[in-house]
Amino acid sequence: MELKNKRVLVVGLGKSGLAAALFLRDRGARVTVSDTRSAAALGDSIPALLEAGIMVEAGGHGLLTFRRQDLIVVSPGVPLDTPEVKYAQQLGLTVIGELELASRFLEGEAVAITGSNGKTTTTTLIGQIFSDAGLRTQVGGNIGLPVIELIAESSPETWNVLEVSSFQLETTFEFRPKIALVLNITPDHLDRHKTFELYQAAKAKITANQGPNDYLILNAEDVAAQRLAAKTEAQIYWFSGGRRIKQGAFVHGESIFFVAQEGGKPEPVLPLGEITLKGAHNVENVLAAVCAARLAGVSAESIRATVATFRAVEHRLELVKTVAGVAFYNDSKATNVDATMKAVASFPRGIHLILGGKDKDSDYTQLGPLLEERVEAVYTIGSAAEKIERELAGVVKMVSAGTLDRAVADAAAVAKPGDVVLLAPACSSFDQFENYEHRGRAFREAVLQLKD
Ligand code: UMA
Repeated sequence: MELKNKRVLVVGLGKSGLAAALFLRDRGARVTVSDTRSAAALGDSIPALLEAGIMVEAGGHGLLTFRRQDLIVVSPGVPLDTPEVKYAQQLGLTVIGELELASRFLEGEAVAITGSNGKTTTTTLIGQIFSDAGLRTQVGGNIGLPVIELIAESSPETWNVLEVSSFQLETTFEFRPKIALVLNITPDHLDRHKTFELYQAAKAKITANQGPNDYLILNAEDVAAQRLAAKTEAQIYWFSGGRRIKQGAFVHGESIFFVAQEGGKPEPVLPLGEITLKGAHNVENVLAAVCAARLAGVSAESIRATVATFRAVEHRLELVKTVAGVAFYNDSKATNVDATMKAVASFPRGIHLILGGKDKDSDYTQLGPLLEERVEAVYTIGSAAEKIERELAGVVKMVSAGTLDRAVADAAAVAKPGDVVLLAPACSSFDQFENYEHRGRAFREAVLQLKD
């Protein structure tokens, strides 16, 4: 891809946009960035951009800015139905995302991990297994480090382990990971993708360019992930926590096994008892990581050693502290209904559940049966509180807490020793917090202030 003297517009000046703009400028492009936030809100980044010779449009997207461009690079958070982006597409301009741009320049092989839930844990685990095994490894993507920032250090020997979201995949065209993983596909981000079908179509792009020498790792127990088997040219490896698999990884008895090819002998990889992460969903994440690692040539012994020392990633069902016999778990990353169900399913009973935040057109009634079985009370917070209370009325005791601090205090006041206070809110955080990390940190601080 030739960038020298090309006019390129970067839409959105968050982490991805900033990295993309600086990279494009370094490669000799004539770069403009456009953001809906005001110049004051964009703050510190503007002087650095102007210094680098990058033009900045702040406080809204101007139609004219989108006209005379050779290339438009959109940030993941910018919907493709944004009027100015649609206008550019109608003019026939090329519109790609940051992941697509990065993948054209990234050296080495890519392992791409997508799914509605479990992406970050699995990405981190695969990165750790690869690097412990001595492979040259970099980790990035939706996990927080734009893929563009991995380019500089990449070489033909590098394994680039990438967490990829539906937002990022939607704007890919040539992206071809050597190893692609689809952990699960359950409804999420319907406010952005509009229908579950369109969300699945975005996820399916992870394998769109894979060929017979590439690998697609799929969850055998997930209906939407299974459908991708008919849409790929890659070699398929399955994983299952419930049944024997002909090619891939599975649980048998109390251990994880891997079968390298159909008809082959199952190879023992690790005992389930050595997995320190909580919940059945994390066994699935380990199974997926086992497939990826064996396909990259990492030995079973090496995988076992890393899994045994791997701890929960921050904000993913992370034990913050036990206060007066009550365990406080931070699962701020449970930003959809399915993730909340997985978190609740990780504890047998006595759960005080904090739900709410910004709604994403989710259906909370799905939580009903599980909540009835295991949850003592729900504490609602944020703008989705009223909808959650309406949809779960009569199922469990409901406390309108409003804020996270209040929810933690209310739950701590009534929880008995042996109970669990769980932040697994089923919503995004943007109504009250900067992002889910900010929300998780606020939960941690509120818990640490409780008297033992
Ligand atoms: N903006 C516009 N116009 C719009 C929409 C947004 O100008 O129409 C501007 C905003 O004003 C803001 C900027 O775009 O200044 C934000 O861009 P962004 O939302 O793409 O955020 P980044 O900081 O670039 O972060 C993105 C990912 N964000 C999203 O997908 C929403 C991060 O994933 C990712 O870590 C980062 O790139 C690095 O790759 C976060 C996320 O919430 C964690 N992901 C979703 C999830 O996991 O559920 C998909």
